Amino acid sequence: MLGIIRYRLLPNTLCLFRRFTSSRSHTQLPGEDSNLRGDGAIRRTAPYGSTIEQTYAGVLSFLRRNYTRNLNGVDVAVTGIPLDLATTYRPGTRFGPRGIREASVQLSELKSYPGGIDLFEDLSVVDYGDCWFDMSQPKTIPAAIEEHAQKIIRRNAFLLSLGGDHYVTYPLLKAHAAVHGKPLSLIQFDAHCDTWPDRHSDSLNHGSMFYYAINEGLIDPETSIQVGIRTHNDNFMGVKIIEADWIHRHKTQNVVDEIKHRVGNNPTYLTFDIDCLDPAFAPGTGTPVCGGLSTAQAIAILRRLGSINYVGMDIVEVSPVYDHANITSLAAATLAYEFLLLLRHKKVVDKCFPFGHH
Ligand SMILES: [Mn+2]
Repeated sequence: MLGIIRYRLLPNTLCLFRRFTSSRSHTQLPGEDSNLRGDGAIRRTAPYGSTIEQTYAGVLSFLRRNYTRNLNGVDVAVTGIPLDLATTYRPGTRFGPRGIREASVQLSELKSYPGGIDLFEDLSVVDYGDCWFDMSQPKTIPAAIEEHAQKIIRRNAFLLSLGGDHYVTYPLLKAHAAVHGKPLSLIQFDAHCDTWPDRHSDSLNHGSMFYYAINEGLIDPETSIQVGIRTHNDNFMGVKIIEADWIHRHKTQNVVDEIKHRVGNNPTYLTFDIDCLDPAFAPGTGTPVCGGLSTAQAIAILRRLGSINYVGMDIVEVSPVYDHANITSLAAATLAYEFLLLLRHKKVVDKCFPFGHH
């Protein structure tokens, strides 16, 4: 009994003492509240806040967010689209969502750098889990992805999708256009334009999604831009191209200005193909092309694109089977994290979160 009293009183007494001695020292240190220790993905009761995790252990979710399909009060739902049936060269992007989740745990450990922002104090983010589709019935996959995405978007959650090969962006664009109207503007970070002509609109082809998306009016080429391109196409279909080489010869701000000027205030979908990065920074991808952006360049550009009127975002083409030391998965997780910081800024500072219940 005495022991219990002592244990209960002592921390309070100490706390009081500390309050008088220093204004900061009574702040709870990480891990002191046992309710917040470990497996936040399944133990945390709200989509806000963070838990203290052993970075190397525990239940995986993207950034340790609640693994749930409950979207009440949720700002952002993250979902995986584990597809690699549309790749033309190296497969393995079916493991992309899992790889990005694993790499993301490091980023949930500390407040943001720079800025020291606790992202999840203000932005409610959940991991919705992966899109389910029947791999043995390829023709049913596009509709399954579109339906999965629509279900989330119609609940007014901002959808951040983790690919999967780049084909997934086509049904994702359809889902976003169905809710937000068409055409959308597209910002595409990529080594490839993916507007190569194709004869069959139901092809599972990760090089022709935007050929179809433009022809079907899902995206407006006149207000769309592709960044980091370094492969040839006879016809870019009117989309503005910023080649990787141009980026290397100009300043970050020049790239940012070009992108912002092109898309203006139009509803914009951001798709980030990790092969926009040079193979040195993203070896784990299906169709690597030399001469690309560094991870640092991509982060610097993305951080300055906060003012854009986003309706959705994806990050695709991470193939952990070709990765080394999680370089590529970590780059993808970091870029997604940086994008969430932009959304948090919209909500808290600009008070103009894209849509929803706020
Ligand atoms: Mn690409």
